[in-house]
Amino acid sequence: MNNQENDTVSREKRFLFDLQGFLILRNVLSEAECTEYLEVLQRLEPQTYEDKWMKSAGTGRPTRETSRQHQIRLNGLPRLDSVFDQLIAQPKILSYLHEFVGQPQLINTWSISKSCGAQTGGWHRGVPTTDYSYRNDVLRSRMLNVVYFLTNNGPDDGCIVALPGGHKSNIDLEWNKYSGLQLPGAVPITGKAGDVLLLSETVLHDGLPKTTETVRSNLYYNYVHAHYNVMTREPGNCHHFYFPPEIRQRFNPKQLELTSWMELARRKH
Ligand SMILES: O=C(O)CCC(=O)C(=O)O
Repeated sequence: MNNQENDTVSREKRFLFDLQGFLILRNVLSEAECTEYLEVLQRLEPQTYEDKWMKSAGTGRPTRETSRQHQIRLNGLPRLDSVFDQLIAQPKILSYLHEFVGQPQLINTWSISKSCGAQTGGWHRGVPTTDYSYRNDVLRSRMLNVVYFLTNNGPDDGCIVALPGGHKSNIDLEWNKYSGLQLPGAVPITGKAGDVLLLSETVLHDGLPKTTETVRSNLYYNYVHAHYNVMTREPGNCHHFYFPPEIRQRFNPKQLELTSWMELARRKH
């Protein structure tokens, strides 16, 4: 990491990220960029995907997931369209990736579009609280989700709900006894189209029910520290994590750097 990348994250932002376990950045994407991604999603979401790889893997999440009512999730975005390459090393996000993860590597990408009637999914965290640390003035979240809001995420739009400070919580409850805002301390993470949520995956989170008529679409780019073993996390889903050389050949140097673990993966996915 060079000093410039480090310097761009203010002390106030570091304070807030450390306090809450997440940070919201406003107006990262322009209206035109949001429209461009939304148009691609609208083309991709109704399609069917063969997912031949699932037959050999014997398990895994399909490219298009519709198991939750009124919700479409697409996995492995750059495999689906090259428009998604540009968010791998989004210039306004880079300094945060280095500041909060250390040596960031992209592990997973997906989209979620929700329509009226979508319900909560269940409280969860991607990694345990021990994967967040603050030592010698260095913050480290071993997994960081960068969530791009392509449409408004109002409180009734099925926005994300999170437990501020949940990355440092010591006492577990039976999380799934609580739906959404019933969990003590939970807050809705609201924002406008173009805003970005940087969420430590050590923070408990979920999505709220959607009661409004418009579709809510977000993109999720999830990063881990380079020491994290990407391939053992969910062996059945390496297909979505890993991009083959014919995809990576489109990438610029920074996108290549943030996906360099893929050069070391021995299996074809
Ligand atoms: O956007 C949402 O509704 C929740 C997403 C979420 O929790 C996840 O993808 O892990």
